[in-house]
Amino acid sequence: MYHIFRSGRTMQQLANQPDIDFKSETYKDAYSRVNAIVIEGEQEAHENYLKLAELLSEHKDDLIRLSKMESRHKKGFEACGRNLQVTPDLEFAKQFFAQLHQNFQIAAQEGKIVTCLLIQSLIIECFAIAAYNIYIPVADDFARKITEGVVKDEYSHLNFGEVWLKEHFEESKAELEEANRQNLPIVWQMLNQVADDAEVLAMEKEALVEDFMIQYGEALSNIGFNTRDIMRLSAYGLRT
Ligand code: Y39
Ligand code: FE
Ligand code: FE
Ligand code: FE
Repeated sequence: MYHIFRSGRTMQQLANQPDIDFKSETYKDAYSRVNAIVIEGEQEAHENYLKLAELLSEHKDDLIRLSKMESRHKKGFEACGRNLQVTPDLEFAKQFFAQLHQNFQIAAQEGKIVTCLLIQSLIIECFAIAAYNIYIPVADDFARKITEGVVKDEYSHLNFGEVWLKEHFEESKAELEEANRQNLPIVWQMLNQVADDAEVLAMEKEALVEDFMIQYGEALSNIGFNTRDIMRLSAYGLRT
């Protein structure tokens, strides 16, 4: 099994937590974008799983179930924003996801199931798991409870993609490589775009990158890639 060991960041985040002023204008301003990203992400994930349910009719019921979970996540995060009296900047969030969203839709139109699964069930789910893992220790009490429930679901969404891609590994390999090449650099750009706002929420960019690489590397390993391929694929387009 492929593993990268974690640093001691969680303890440090816990130690810093008493300093966070969830009511400050600075915090609420950053939260209006990060919260919107999560709300928009959950909405798009809902739509993406409905699309996948059409494309993968033998897993239709499972995929519709996942899409319903995404709608519940969206409602949960809307409540987190309301709880802090923050209005999410949804226009910003739409822009934030525009490229990945477009790539998913083009792939879906072309019937490229492997690419759709890589974008939603691997890349976006790993991004979500990393972000939620890093957020939980520094969240307000209300948002922490919501996010703890959500992140458990996200692991099951990632698992759906892993299992399907593992079962179709040999015939999917080339398309996975190409889809990774096209989409992973977009994720690093997205991370850079949100890094300053995340920092205000006490979420370190380094920690986000590290956790994403752990999740994504493990996913590629579970699907059947070897360590050499994982190193090459998971760092593709990463410049810090
Ligand atoms: O599958 C899902 O539920 C994923 C759509 C949700 C996206 C979460 C995107 C998180 C990025 C947040 C970055 C904050 C630092
Ligand atoms: Fe392991
Ligand atoms: Fe979700
Ligand atoms: Fe999800």
